[in-house]
Amino acid sequence: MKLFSFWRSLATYRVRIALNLKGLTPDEVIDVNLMQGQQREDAYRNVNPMMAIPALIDGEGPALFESLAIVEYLDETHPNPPLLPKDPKGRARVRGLSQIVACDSHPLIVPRVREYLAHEFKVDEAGITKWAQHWHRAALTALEAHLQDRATGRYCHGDSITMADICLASQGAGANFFKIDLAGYPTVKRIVDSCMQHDAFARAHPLKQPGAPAAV
Ligand SMILES: N[C@@H](CCC(=O)N[C@@H](CS)C(=O)NCC(=O)O)C(=O)O
Repeated sequence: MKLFSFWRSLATYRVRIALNLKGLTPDEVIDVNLMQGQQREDAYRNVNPMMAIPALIDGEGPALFESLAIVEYLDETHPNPPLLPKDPKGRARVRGLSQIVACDSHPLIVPRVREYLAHEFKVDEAGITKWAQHWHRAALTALEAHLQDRATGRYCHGDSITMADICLASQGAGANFFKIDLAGYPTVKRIVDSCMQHDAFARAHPLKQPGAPAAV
């Protein structure tokens, strides 16, 4: 298995957690330095034309792309421990919570969007931080409301870890990058804290990856 990764990438964090939960270690981790724009170089564009990480090549390939698709692939190929509930309504809830993070919030704050705001619309650094914090808070507010449901337990859906917890942990790490205090979202914070006690989440954290600074 080859994982295309970068320490700061929240989407790759999701895949690293899933790999750890499944007891899988990639044979090779290929660094795609997002701060140097390596995601746009031909070498990586040929792997993922969207020019975004993660991508995962399992065996002969093809390259898999999009973190949620990769997490579900890992869950299907390595069913234990399961990352989705057995019942259709539970699966829909877990996928819905996951998509609030991975589809509604995270895409708005990725480098290509921040860079476009800066270069095309001349938004300064303070403006970009305000933008990122706005979309983070919108997702955190929605997640906090959803997590009041009685289906929530120690984790987002009951007492077992699911894909929603993987996504919530990435939202928590992103909140830290963009200086948002999770105290205002107590259920989110409680679950992120529970996740971070788990070795699979802690080891996968962006700040634990090669090349990461001690803090952001
Ligand atoms: N929806 C994608 C998002 C992938 C994505 O945007 N990844 C970021 C890093 S977390 C990236 O590579 N960005 C490159 C860029 O924005 O130029 C997923 O969940 O995999």
